[in-house]
Amino acid sequence: MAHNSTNNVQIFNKPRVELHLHLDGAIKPETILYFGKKRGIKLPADSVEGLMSYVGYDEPRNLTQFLEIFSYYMPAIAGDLTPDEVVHLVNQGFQEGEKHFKIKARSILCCMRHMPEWSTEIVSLCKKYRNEGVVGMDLAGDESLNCKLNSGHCTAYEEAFKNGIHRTVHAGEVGPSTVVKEAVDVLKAERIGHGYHTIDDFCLYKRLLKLNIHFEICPWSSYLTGACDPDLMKHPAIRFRKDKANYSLNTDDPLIFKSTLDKDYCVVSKYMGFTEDDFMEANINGARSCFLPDKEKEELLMTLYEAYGMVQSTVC
Ligand code: FR0
Ligand code: ZN
Repeated sequence: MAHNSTNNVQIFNKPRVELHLHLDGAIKPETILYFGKKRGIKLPADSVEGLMSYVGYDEPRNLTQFLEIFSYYMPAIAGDLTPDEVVHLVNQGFQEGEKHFKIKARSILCCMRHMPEWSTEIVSLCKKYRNEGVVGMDLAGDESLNCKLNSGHCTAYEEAFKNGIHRTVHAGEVGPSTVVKEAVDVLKAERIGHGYHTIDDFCLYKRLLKLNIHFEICPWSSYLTGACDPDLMKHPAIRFRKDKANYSLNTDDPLIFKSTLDKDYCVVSKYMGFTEDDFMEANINGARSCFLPDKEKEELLMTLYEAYGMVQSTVC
């Protein structure tokens, strides 16, 4: 039977690697309602459907409308969650997947571009919790705010680099290729969140291919944020695939984009001609570029090779 012939059949029914998933963009609406009630914080609606009509969307919007969404539900979950509550929140997000696969998750702490004074604290937390699941740092937000040398972000990324804290940066999503260049050359990012506009600078693109920089592509997100041409058949992912770039496929904010990882796989299959082989390649690249310790990364790669029928027969 051809896969994906029904809505509840996965298009790529094999273990998958996802590298770019915001905790605050992946909470279940039920969990938001639970915390709103528990902490006495007012939400725009008191049912899942009602809340989703404020928080989820499926046609492109602008940044102002996007940021408005966070103001609806962040107060209910932000600020002073206890560790137990965070665990509750994470588990809710993973329940669906756990029916099928064992999930291995690590955290990346994300700073916002307009908060350079936070970066120092972010990198300190990465160091403090490096043995408790925190593997790296990220930077997100308004790409027009660049990271001048000696800015808080710069100093923090340098500190991360010196201490073996992994580094990824949202860049070239809606912003230009110069933001990607800065992320790699100044912040020493190993991975780029999105990076679609890298291809506008051929020289930079070629250099990043050589450097094997990883691109965390979020196809459905890029459609809904207007990061790329609304014609998905012109998406940069097509170029990345053709050039065998190092990229993965991710959801970004499944709560807001009303998606699962399957939606992103469907989009690239339907509009960009991605095949089963392309999916395997993207997942292996994701596993190679993940921030797990080396031994666990090897184990993850072996799991994928096995599930994808790529295991070399061992000599007895
Ligand atoms: N431009 C957009 C957009 N995001 C951006 C236009 C339309 C829709 C979305 N630029 C990047 C960003 S992300 C961001 C601010 C600017 C932000 N993300 C947050 S809080 C603020 N958290 C997430 N979980 N994504
Ligand atoms: Zn993101």
